[in-house]
Amino acid sequence: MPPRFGIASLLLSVLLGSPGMAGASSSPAPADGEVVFRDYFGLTFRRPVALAEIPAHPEHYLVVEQPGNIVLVRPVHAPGGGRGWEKSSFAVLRVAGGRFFEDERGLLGLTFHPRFKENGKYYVNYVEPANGSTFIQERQADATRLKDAGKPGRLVLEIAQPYPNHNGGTIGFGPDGFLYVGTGDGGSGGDPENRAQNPRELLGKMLRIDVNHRDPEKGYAVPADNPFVNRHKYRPEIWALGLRNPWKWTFQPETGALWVGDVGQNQREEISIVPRGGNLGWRQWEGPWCRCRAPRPSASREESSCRPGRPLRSREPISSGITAEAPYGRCAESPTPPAGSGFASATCPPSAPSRATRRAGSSRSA
Ligand SMILES: [Ca+2]
Repeated sequence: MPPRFGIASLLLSVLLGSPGMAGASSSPAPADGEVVFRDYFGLTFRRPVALAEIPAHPEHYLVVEQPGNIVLVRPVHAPGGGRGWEKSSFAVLRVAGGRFFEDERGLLGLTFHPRFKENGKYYVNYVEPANGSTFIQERQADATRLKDAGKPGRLVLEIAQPYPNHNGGTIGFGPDGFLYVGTGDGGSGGDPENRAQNPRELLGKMLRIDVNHRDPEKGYAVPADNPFVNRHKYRPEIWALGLRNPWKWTFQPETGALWVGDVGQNQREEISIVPRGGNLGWRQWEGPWCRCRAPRPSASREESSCRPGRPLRSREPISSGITAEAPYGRCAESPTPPAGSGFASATCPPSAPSRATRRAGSSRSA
Protein backbone atom coordinates (compact mmCIF):
# COMPACT_ATOMS: atom_id res chain seq x y z
CA MET A 1 0.00 0.00 0.00
CA PRO A 2 1.39 3.43 -0.87
CA PRO A 3 -0.03 5.77 1.79
CA ARG A 4 2.95 5.88 4.13
CA PHE A 5 5.29 6.24 1.22
CA GLY A 6 3.15 8.99 -0.18
CA ILE A 7 2.98 10.94 3.03
CA ALA A 8 6.69 10.53 3.57
CA SER A 9 7.38 11.65 0.04
CA LEU A 10 5.28 14.73 0.41
CA LEU A 11 7.09 15.56 3.64
CA LEU A 12 10.39 15.21 1.87
CA SER A 13 9.10 17.34 -0.92
CA VAL A 14 8.33 20.08 1.55
CA LEU A 15 11.73 19.68 3.16
CA LEU A 16 13.72 19.69 0.01
CA GLY A 17 11.72 21.76 -2.42
CA SER A 18 11.00 20.66 -5.91
CA PRO A 19 13.23 20.40 -8.95
CA GLY A 20 12.57 23.12 -11.43
CA MET A 21 10.55 25.20 -9.01
CA ALA A 22 11.57 28.81 -9.13
CA GLY A 23 12.20 30.30 -5.70
CA ALA A 24 11.47 27.02 -4.00
CA SER A 25 13.39 27.64 -0.83
CA SER A 26 14.77 30.60 1.04
CA SER A 27 17.65 28.54 2.42
CA PRO A 28 19.78 26.91 -0.26
CA ALA A 29 20.80 23.30 0.17
CA PRO A 30 24.36 22.65 1.27
CA ALA A 31 26.75 22.58 -1.64
CA ASP A 32 27.61 18.96 -1.05
CA GLY A 33 23.97 17.94 -1.02
CA GLU A 34 23.99 16.62 2.52
CA VAL A 35 20.79 16.85 4.51
CA VAL A 36 20.53 16.07 8.21
CA PHE A 37 17.26 14.82 9.66
CA ARG A 38 17.99 16.06 13.16
CA ASP A 39 14.53 15.89 14.62
CA TYR A 40 13.77 12.38 13.56
CA PHE A 41 16.55 10.08 12.51
CA GLY A 42 19.50 12.21 13.53
CA LEU A 43 21.26 10.89 10.44
CA THR A 44 22.81 12.53 7.42
CA PHE A 45 21.88 11.73 3.84
CA ARG A 46 23.23 12.81 0.49
CA ARG A 47 20.65 14.43 -1.76
CA PRO A 48 17.72 12.45 -0.27
CA VAL A 49 14.69 12.64 -2.54
CA ALA A 50 12.28 10.00 -1.25
CA LEU A 51 11.47 7.95 1.84
CA ALA A 52 9.58 4.66 1.92
CA GLU A 53 8.71 2.31 4.76
CA ILE A 54 9.49 -1.31 3.94
CA PRO A 55 6.15 -3.15 3.92
CA ALA A 56 7.38 -6.27 5.65
CA HIS A 57 9.27 -4.36 8.34
CA PRO A 58 7.47 -1.60 10.24
CA GLU A 59 9.70 1.36 11.10
CA HIS A 60 12.32 0.20 8.65
CA TYR A 61 12.74 2.82 5.96
CA LEU A 62 14.51 3.23 2.68
CA VAL A 63 15.92 6.65 1.94
CA VAL A 64 16.50 7.26 -1.75
CA GLU A 65 19.58 9.32 -2.47
CA GLN A 66 19.74 10.98 -5.86
CA PRO A 67 23.28 9.84 -6.70
CA GLY A 68 22.04 6.23 -6.68
CA ASN A 69 22.21 4.97 -3.12
CA ILE A 70 19.27 3.36 -1.35
CA VAL A 71 19.86 3.58 2.38
CA LEU A 72 18.20 1.35 4.96
CA VAL A 73 17.28 3.14 8.20
CA ARG A 74 16.16 1.05 11.14
CA PRO A 75 15.61 1.57 14.86
CA VAL A 76 18.22 0.48 17.35
CA HIS A 77 17.52 -0.13 21.00
CA ALA A 78 20.07 0.69 23.64
CA PRO A 79 20.43 -1.55 26.72
CA GLY A 80 19.14 1.21 28.96
CA GLY A 81 15.90 1.52 27.04
CA GLY A 82 16.81 4.36 24.76
CA ARG A 83 16.23 4.21 21.06
CA GLY A 84 17.98 5.61 18.06
CA TRP A 85 18.38 4.99 14.37
CA GLU A 86 21.14 3.46 12.32
CA LYS A 87 21.64 3.33 8.60
CA SER A 88 23.18 0.80 6.26
CA SER A 89 23.28 0.22 2.54
CA PHE A 90 20.26 -1.43 0.94
CA ALA A 91 21.49 -1.00 -2.62
CA VAL A 92 23.91 1.03 -4.69
CA LEU A 93 22.62 1.53 -8.19
CA ARG A 94 24.84 2.47 -11.05
CA VAL A 95 23.23 5.81 -11.68
CA ALA A 96 25.69 8.36 -12.98
CA GLY A 97 28.42 6.21 -11.51
CA GLY A 98 27.32 7.38 -8.08
CA ARG A 99 28.81 10.81 -8.63
CA PHE A 100 27.14 13.88 -7.31
CA PHE A 101 25.45 16.29 -9.67
CA GLU A 102 23.23 19.25 -9.05
CA ASP A 103 20.46 18.87 -11.54
CA GLU A 104 17.26 16.87 -11.80
CA ARG A 105 18.74 13.60 -13.00
CA GLY A 106 19.73 10.53 -11.04
CA LEU A 107 17.72 8.20 -8.81
CA LEU A 108 14.39 9.91 -8.28
CA GLY A 109 11.79 7.45 -7.03
CA LEU A 110 11.17 4.04 -5.47
CA THR A 111 8.12 1.97 -4.69
CA PHE A 112 7.37 -1.54 -3.53
CA HIS A 113 5.34 -4.15 -5.33
CA PRO A 114 1.94 -4.58 -3.61
CA ARG A 115 3.05 -8.13 -2.78
CA PHE A 116 6.59 -7.14 -1.79
CA LYS A 117 6.49 -9.24 1.35
CA GLU A 118 5.93 -12.33 -0.79
CA ASN A 119 7.88 -11.58 -3.96
CA GLY A 120 10.50 -9.02 -2.85
CA LYS A 121 10.03 -6.89 -5.99
CA TYR A 122 10.53 -3.16 -5.91
CA TYR A 123 10.78 -0.50 -8.59
CA VAL A 124 13.01 2.48 -9.13
CA ASN A 125 12.79 5.51 -11.39
CA TYR A 126 16.04 7.06 -12.50
CA VAL A 127 17.57 9.16 -15.22
CA GLU A 128 20.98 8.04 -16.33
CA PRO A 129 22.90 11.13 -17.41
CA ALA A 130 25.15 9.10 -19.68
CA ASN A 131 22.39 8.55 -22.19
CA GLY A 132 19.75 10.90 -20.86
CA SER A 133 16.85 8.47 -20.67
CA THR A 134 14.36 7.77 -17.90
CA PHE A 135 14.36 4.16 -16.78
CA ILE A 136 11.74 2.33 -14.75
CA GLN A 137 13.45 -0.76 -13.44
CA GLU A 138 12.16 -3.76 -11.49
CA ARG A 139 14.55 -4.99 -8.84
CA GLN A 140 14.64 -7.80 -6.33
CA ALA A 141 15.22 -7.70 -2.58
CA ASP A 142 16.84 -10.66 -0.87
CA ALA A 143 15.03 -13.09 1.43
CA THR A 144 15.33 -10.79 4.44
CA ARG A 145 13.69 -7.93 2.46
CA LEU A 146 16.28 -5.67 4.09
CA LYS A 147 18.76 -5.66 1.24
CA ASP A 148 18.81 -5.72 -2.51
CA ALA A 149 19.50 -9.20 -3.87
CA GLY A 150 22.33 -7.92 -6.03
CA LYS A 151 20.84 -9.19 -9.27
CA PRO A 152 20.57 -7.14 -12.46
CA GLY A 153 17.32 -5.26 -12.64
CA ARG A 154 14.63 -5.83 -15.26
CA LEU A 155 13.93 -2.91 -17.57
CA VAL A 156 10.24 -2.14 -17.46
CA LEU A 157 10.10 1.14 -19.38
CA GLU A 158 12.57 3.50 -21.02
CA ILE A 159 11.65 7.01 -22.11
CA ALA A 160 14.12 9.18 -24.01
CA GLN A 161 14.66 12.57 -22.42
CA PRO A 162 15.21 15.58 -24.67
CA TYR A 163 16.51 17.83 -21.86
CA PRO A 164 18.14 17.23 -18.45
CA ASN A 165 15.32 18.71 -16.37
CA HIS A 166 11.64 17.93 -15.68
CA ASN A 167 11.99 14.20 -15.16
CA GLY A 168 9.17 13.58 -12.70
CA GLY A 169 10.16 11.51 -9.68
CA THR A 170 7.51 9.58 -7.81
CA ILE A 171 6.36 6.17 -8.97
CA GLY A 172 3.76 4.17 -7.11
CA PHE A 173 1.12 1.50 -7.23
CA GLY A 174 -2.50 2.49 -7.18
CA PRO A 175 -5.24 0.76 -5.22
CA ASP A 176 -5.89 -1.08 -8.49
CA GLY A 177 -2.48 -2.75 -8.36
CA PHE A 178 -1.14 -0.96 -11.45
CA LEU A 179 2.06 1.06 -11.51
CA TYR A 180 1.66 4.79 -12.06
CA VAL A 181 4.55 6.80 -13.47
CA GLY A 182 4.50 10.58 -13.52
CA THR A 183 6.65 11.91 -16.33
CA GLY A 184 7.82 15.46 -16.72
CA ASP A 185 7.36 17.34 -19.98
CA GLY A 186 10.91 16.52 -21.04
CA GLY A 187 12.44 19.76 -19.88
CA SER A 188 13.86 23.04 -21.10
CA GLY A 189 11.27 25.70 -20.21
CA GLY A 190 7.73 26.20 -21.35
CA ASP A 191 7.58 22.76 -22.98
CA PRO A 192 8.93 24.07 -26.30
CA GLU A 193 7.88 21.00 -28.28
CA ASN A 194 4.43 20.86 -26.64
CA ARG A 195 4.95 17.32 -25.42
CA ALA A 196 2.60 17.44 -22.44
CA GLN A 197 -0.37 18.02 -24.76
CA ASN A 198 0.85 15.58 -27.41
CA PRO A 199 -1.07 12.32 -26.97
CA ARG A 200 1.57 10.44 -28.95
CA GLU A 201 4.24 11.25 -26.34
CA LEU A 202 4.77 9.65 -22.93
CA LEU A 203 6.29 12.84 -21.54
CA GLY A 204 4.16 15.30 -19.62
CA LYS A 205 1.81 12.51 -18.58
CA MET A 206 0.67 10.25 -15.81
CA LEU A 207 1.12 6.70 -17.09
CA ARG A 208 -0.56 3.54 -15.83
CA ILE A 209 1.00 0.17 -16.60
CA ASP A 210 0.71 -3.44 -15.51
CA VAL A 211 4.08 -4.79 -14.39
CA ASN A 212 2.73 -8.28 -13.74
CA HIS A 213 2.13 -8.96 -17.42
CA ARG A 214 3.91 -8.10 -20.63
CA ASP A 215 2.66 -7.07 -24.02
CA PRO A 216 4.80 -8.02 -27.02
CA GLU A 217 8.06 -6.06 -27.10
CA LYS A 218 7.23 -4.24 -23.87
CA GLY A 219 8.36 -4.66 -20.29
CA TYR A 220 4.78 -4.25 -19.11
CA ALA A 221 1.21 -4.65 -20.28
CA VAL A 222 -1.27 -1.86 -20.91
CA PRO A 223 -4.34 -2.25 -18.67
CA ALA A 224 -7.39 -2.79 -20.82
CA ASP A 225 -9.34 -0.11 -18.99
CA ASN A 226 -6.83 2.70 -19.52
CA PRO A 227 -8.73 5.75 -20.78
CA PHE A 228 -7.14 6.01 -24.21
CA VAL A 229 -6.86 2.38 -25.17
CA ASN A 230 -7.83 1.97 -28.82
CA ARG A 231 -7.99 5.72 -29.27
CA HIS A 232 -6.38 6.93 -32.46
CA LYS A 233 -3.32 9.14 -31.87
CA TYR A 234 -3.04 8.30 -28.17
CA ARG A 235 -0.42 6.23 -26.46
CA PRO A 236 -2.46 3.68 -24.52
CA GLU A 237 -0.24 3.96 -21.44
CA ILE A 238 -1.58 7.47 -20.74
CA TRP A 239 -3.77 7.90 -17.67
CA ALA A 240 -3.74 11.71 -17.69
CA LEU A 241 -1.97 14.41 -19.65
CA GLY A 242 -0.97 18.05 -19.51
CA LEU A 243 1.54 17.70 -16.65
CA ARG A 244 4.70 19.77 -16.40
CA ASN A 245 6.77 18.01 -13.75
CA PRO A 246 4.92 15.76 -11.29
CA TRP A 247 7.76 15.53 -8.80
CA LYS A 248 5.64 14.26 -5.90
CA TRP A 249 2.22 12.66 -5.89
CA THR A 250 0.25 10.10 -3.93
CA PHE A 251 -3.01 8.23 -3.66
CA GLN A 252 -5.26 9.45 -0.88
CA PRO A 253 -5.65 6.44 1.41
CA GLU A 254 -9.32 6.95 2.23
CA THR A 255 -10.58 7.61 -1.27
CA GLY A 256 -7.94 6.34 -3.66
CA ALA A 257 -7.90 9.75 -5.34
CA LEU A 258 -4.70 10.63 -7.15
CA TRP A 259 -3.20 13.84 -5.74
CA VAL A 260 -0.43 15.30 -7.85
CA GLY A 261 2.00 18.08 -7.05
CA ASP A 262 2.89 19.55 -10.42
CA VAL A 263 5.85 21.92 -10.37
CA GLY A 264 4.98 25.26 -11.96
CA GLN A 265 6.95 27.33 -14.43
CA ASN A 266 6.94 30.84 -13.03
CA GLN A 267 3.47 31.61 -11.74
CA ARG A 268 1.89 28.76 -9.83
CA GLU A 269 2.73 25.48 -8.20
CA GLU A 270 -0.19 23.12 -8.53
CA ILE A 271 -1.80 20.45 -6.42
CA SER A 272 -4.39 18.67 -8.48
CA ILE A 273 -6.71 15.74 -8.03
CA VAL A 274 -6.21 13.92 -11.29
CA PRO A 275 -9.10 11.92 -12.69
CA ARG A 276 -8.96 9.14 -15.21
CA GLY A 277 -8.25 10.67 -18.59
CA GLY A 278 -7.78 14.14 -17.14
CA ASN A 279 -5.88 16.97 -18.75
CA LEU A 280 -4.15 19.40 -16.39
CA GLY A 281 -3.64 21.87 -19.21
CA TRP A 282 0.12 22.43 -19.35
CA ARG A 283 1.62 24.10 -21.47
CA GLN A 284 -1.39 26.17 -22.31
CA TRP A 285 -2.23 26.65 -18.67
CA GLU A 286 -0.16 27.06 -15.56
CA GLY A 287 -2.62 26.72 -12.73
CA PRO A 288 -5.25 29.35 -13.54
CA TRP A 289 -2.85 31.26 -15.79
CA CYS A 290 -3.40 31.06 -19.45
CA ARG A 291 0.02 31.31 -20.98
CA CYS A 292 -0.09 30.47 -24.64
CA ARG A 293 1.95 32.60 -26.95
CA ALA A 294 1.52 34.31 -30.24
CA PRO A 295 0.61 31.73 -32.87
CA ARG A 296 3.37 30.20 -34.88
CA PRO A 297 3.13 29.66 -38.62
CA SER A 298 2.55 25.96 -38.02
CA ALA A 299 0.16 26.44 -35.12
CA SER A 300 -2.89 24.31 -34.69
CA ARG A 301 -6.30 25.88 -35.07
CA GLU A 302 -6.62 26.11 -31.31
CA GLU A 303 -3.24 27.68 -30.88
CA SER A 304 -3.91 30.16 -33.67
CA SER A 305 -6.90 31.43 -31.78
CA CYS A 306 -4.65 32.68 -28.99
CA ARG A 307 -4.25 36.41 -28.80
CA PRO A 308 -1.74 37.63 -26.24
CA GLY A 309 -3.15 40.45 -24.19
CA ARG A 310 -6.71 39.27 -24.34
CA PRO A 311 -8.20 38.46 -20.96
CA LEU A 312 -8.26 35.01 -19.55
CA ARG A 313 -11.09 32.79 -20.47
CA SER A 314 -12.70 30.56 -17.93
CA ARG A 315 -10.30 28.19 -16.22
CA GLU A 316 -13.07 25.73 -15.68
CA PRO A 317 -12.34 23.69 -18.80
CA ILE A 318 -9.04 22.63 -17.31
CA SER A 319 -10.24 21.76 -13.86
CA SER A 320 -9.33 18.30 -12.71
CA GLY A 321 -12.65 16.90 -13.80
CA ILE A 322 -12.11 17.52 -17.48
CA THR A 323 -11.36 14.97 -20.11
CA ALA A 324 -8.55 15.27 -22.56
CA GLU A 325 -10.70 16.97 -25.15
CA ALA A 326 -10.92 20.18 -23.15
CA PRO A 327 -10.32 23.14 -25.50
CA TYR A 328 -7.13 24.15 -23.83
CA GLY A 329 -5.88 26.10 -26.80
CA ARG A 330 -8.19 29.07 -26.76
CA CYS A 331 -6.40 31.41 -24.44
CA ALA A 332 -4.16 34.41 -24.15
CA GLU A 333 -1.69 35.77 -21.67
CA SER A 334 -2.92 38.12 -19.02
CA PRO A 335 -0.72 40.76 -17.40
CA THR A 336 -2.58 40.69 -14.12
CA PRO A 337 -3.18 37.78 -11.76
CA PRO A 338 -6.67 36.56 -11.18
CA ALA A 339 -8.16 37.81 -7.94
CA GLY A 340 -8.79 35.05 -5.46
CA SER A 341 -10.87 32.23 -6.70
CA GLY A 342 -13.07 34.46 -8.81
CA PHE A 343 -10.62 34.86 -11.64
CA ALA A 344 -12.49 32.60 -13.97
CA SER A 345 -15.87 34.16 -14.42
CA ALA A 346 -14.74 37.71 -13.69
CA THR A 347 -12.03 38.07 -16.29
CA CYS A 348 -12.72 35.56 -18.98
CA PRO A 349 -14.85 35.93 -22.03
CA PRO A 350 -17.45 33.25 -22.50
CA SER A 351 -16.32 30.35 -24.56
CA ALA A 352 -18.26 27.24 -25.29
CA PRO A 353 -16.47 24.11 -24.19
CA SER A 354 -15.82 21.47 -26.77
CA ARG A 355 -18.46 18.84 -27.30
CA ALA A 356 -16.43 16.27 -25.42
CA THR A 357 -15.73 18.41 -22.39
CA ARG A 358 -17.40 17.30 -19.24
CA ARG A 359 -16.97 17.64 -15.55
CA ALA A 360 -16.16 14.39 -13.87
CA GLY A 361 -14.32 15.11 -10.67
CA SER A 362 -13.54 17.57 -7.95
CA SER A 363 -12.17 20.99 -8.62
CA ARG A 364 -8.54 21.76 -9.04
CA SER A 365 -6.53 24.07 -6.89
CA ALA A 366 -3.39 25.93 -7.81
CA1 LIG B 1 14.07 15.73 -18.98
